[in-house]
Amino acid sequence: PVAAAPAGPRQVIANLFEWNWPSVGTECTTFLGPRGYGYVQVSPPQEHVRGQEWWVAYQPVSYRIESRKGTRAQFAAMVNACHAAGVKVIVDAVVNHMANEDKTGPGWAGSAWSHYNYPGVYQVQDFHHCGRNGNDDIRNYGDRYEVQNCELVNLADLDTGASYVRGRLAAYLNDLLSLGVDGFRMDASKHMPAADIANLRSRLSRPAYLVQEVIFGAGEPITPGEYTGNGDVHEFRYGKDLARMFRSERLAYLRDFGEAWGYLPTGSAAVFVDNHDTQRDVAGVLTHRDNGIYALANAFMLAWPYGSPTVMSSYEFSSRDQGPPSDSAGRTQNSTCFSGGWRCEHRWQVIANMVGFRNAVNGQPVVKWYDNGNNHIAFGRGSAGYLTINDEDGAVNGRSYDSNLPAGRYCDVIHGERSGSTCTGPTITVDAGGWFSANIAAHDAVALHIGAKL
Ligand code: LM2
Ligand code: CA
Repeated sequence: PVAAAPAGPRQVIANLFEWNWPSVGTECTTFLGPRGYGYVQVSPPQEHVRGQEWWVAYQPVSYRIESRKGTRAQFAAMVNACHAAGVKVIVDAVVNHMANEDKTGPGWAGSAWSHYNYPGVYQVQDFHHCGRNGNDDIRNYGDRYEVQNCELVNLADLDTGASYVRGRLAAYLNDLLSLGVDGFRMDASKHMPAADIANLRSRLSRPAYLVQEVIFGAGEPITPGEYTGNGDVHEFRYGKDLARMFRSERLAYLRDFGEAWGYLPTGSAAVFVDNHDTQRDVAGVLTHRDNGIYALANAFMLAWPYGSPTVMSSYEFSSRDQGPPSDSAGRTQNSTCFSGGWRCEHRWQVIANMVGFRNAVNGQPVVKWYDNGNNHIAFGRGSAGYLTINDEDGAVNGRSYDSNLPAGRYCDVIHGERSGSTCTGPTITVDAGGWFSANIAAHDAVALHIGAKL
């Protein structure tokens, strides 16, 4: 099968990190579909170890679709609800490893497990035993063999070169496909040879979108580019560099952001401002905690035609390992946006409206780039959309912008919602030559597109 890459006008992914299945389904129906998101990415659905930390999901103990996020029936209902709303479903697939090999079960749904032993699934011979560093753990990312055959933080590393393991993993992925899933985020892809992922892909019962998690590391022998033959690959440099431009360099430098920065080819790149790991572990990355500047960074990402964007949706945490709000039985609570810690960045006005912008400008080139040499930038997308960001510390007043848009009245979607021929925010008039004038406050923006023409 071939990968069905995100294509067509609705390509934005919302990553509803750690949301339970009923909440994901409701969000597809009431928000993601209506607002133009094309995909929802969900956290790992398989049975996992017990515990309150978010990362228990990354320690599989069986492939039963039974987790603190919900049952198999709830998962299936979620997929159906999302499809009915026109939203495809991407599952975070943990296939490089099983649970920490030192611990023992039972797992969340009661499955027994112990040291390299997952009854009915895997036995000791199905795992790599790399023979390095005394405890088989990965230490040296400069060594390809070690990164792919030793253990990532002591997680029992599957022998993904063995046909039994490949068959078992494919059975899990095909089970998810049978429930209607559309694609997979391949967790820890760097820790599996690209050929092993290619083999898994060849065993899929039908085409699926693949996005591989391969974190770029300067000087490392395993590169993101090795994986593009299998599908998309996360471009981790994107979010780090974008944060640096906003925090300490200049937005003007973004005029050639993308391949010219040494990144993956745009058609293979999956990008984000932050993800669940970088918002915890990478200093300087912009996150929901940065509020308005985070919204502006997402606005830039959604307007800029490099890669395939994912919008992160987070819960607040005061310590790195803290799990999502859960009930006394450990089940993840429903996501109640803007209360109980659920930040719901995907619903923020700026971000949600820029999803509509991206859909409206799909396929159009960047035109009419402007920058002031510092932190005020502007650009159009063909004659379908125009974004200007003023990230200076002072307002820019009375300036005119060459938008390339058809003449008319537009809703500024950074500050308002269009409803029919009215806008809840400022209305901007573009003249017959494509120009408009506006006052833009410090750390603010204006965005116009043909889908929000009044
Ligand atoms: C990933 N991509 O390659 C995920 O994006 C990342 O979130 C996962 O790490 C990792 N790979 C493994 O799937 C997370 C989390 C770790 C956590 C692991 C396993 O970032 O902190 O490790 O999941 O749950 C935890 C402990 C660690 C311990 C390990 C095994 O933090 O100290 O290692 O469990 O018990 C002894
Ligand atoms: Ca491995």
